[in-house]
Amino acid sequence: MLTLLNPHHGLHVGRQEMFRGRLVDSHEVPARLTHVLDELRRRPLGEVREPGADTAALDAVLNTVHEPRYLHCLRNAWADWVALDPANAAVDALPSVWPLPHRHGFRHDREPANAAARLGLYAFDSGTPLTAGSWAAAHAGAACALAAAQAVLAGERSAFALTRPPGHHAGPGFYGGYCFLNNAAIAAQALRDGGHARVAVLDVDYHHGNGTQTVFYERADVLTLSIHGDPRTEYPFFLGHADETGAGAGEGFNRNWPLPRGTGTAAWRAALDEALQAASDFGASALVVPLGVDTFEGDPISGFKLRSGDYPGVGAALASLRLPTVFTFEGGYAVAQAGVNAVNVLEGFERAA
Ligand code: OKP
Ligand code: ZN
Repeated sequence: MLTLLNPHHGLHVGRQEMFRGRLVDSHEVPARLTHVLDELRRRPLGEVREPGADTAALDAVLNTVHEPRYLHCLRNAWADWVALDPANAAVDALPSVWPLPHRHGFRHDREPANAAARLGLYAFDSGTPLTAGSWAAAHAGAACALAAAQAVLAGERSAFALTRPPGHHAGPGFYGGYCFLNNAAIAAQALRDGGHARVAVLDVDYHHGNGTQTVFYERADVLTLSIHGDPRTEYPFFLGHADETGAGAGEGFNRNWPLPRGTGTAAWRAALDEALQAASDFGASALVVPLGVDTFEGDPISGFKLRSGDYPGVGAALASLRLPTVFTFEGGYAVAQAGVNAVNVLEGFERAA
């Protein structure tokens, strides 16, 4: 399996996130990625390469998945944050005022001139620190996702976008959940643009892939599937229920498997089998897997009970679809085990492929 590595991931180092009234150390740290890379060097699965610059194609796919005004805000957010007050350079940018949905009367069509307030128009939580290098890191990550899709379009059986920050919580016009640009959606869109008529996204991260769901919610050409902690108790709380089945032309093309905290391997694998069946019934010709390994029993912010030894079987099950497949690296906060767990999935996939 070809790995597309984000050489700039280390430019994004969030210091603190707001959690229940306190600023706490961010869980989404650069070592998550370096542990995966170290494990890939111990158990090589193929070439590890940095993506080349395909600026025109990247701009095109970014502008399809995300709204221009959102991309513009994100690109300039740090400079605008520091321009607001030079002292801001010493702290991460976090929002603190939000326009609740339209039913509460707030407007979403006017961008505040105040850079701190502007973040509230685009961020859905206060747990996603935006730093000096966030845009550069996320943008280089999107390039990895695009390059992974292009490699698969050129004939690779599979490719892994090894990048952070993660992406699956980022939507057309919003960031949150440590995510700024939706790498999985970018890969799926690039596969569509490259000629795959039907693309399935099967999100196995512990958290609901709300961003990806929202990007494709009204489309019938990309089937979005997510297995995750039940939003009644788990982040991101406001999306991810089983009755979200798509809308308009996309009706029937989204499915969720919310599972209770404490879910173990057998029940999780049963949900995976249903999701694989759905992808197969859909007639997908390509697959994208937002790969979070925060389903691990030792994950500090999650509640499932998968063990390291379960992950090769997860990879093998994904390979059973026999589809060209792009993996994007998402969650996994038991940092020391993230490498073993992620590479277990990928190796299990390769062995079964
Ligand atoms: C991102 B991904 C814990 C708060 C958790 C956000 C979790 C984002 C997960 N102190 N806040 O899906 O792995
Ligand atoms: Zn997650």
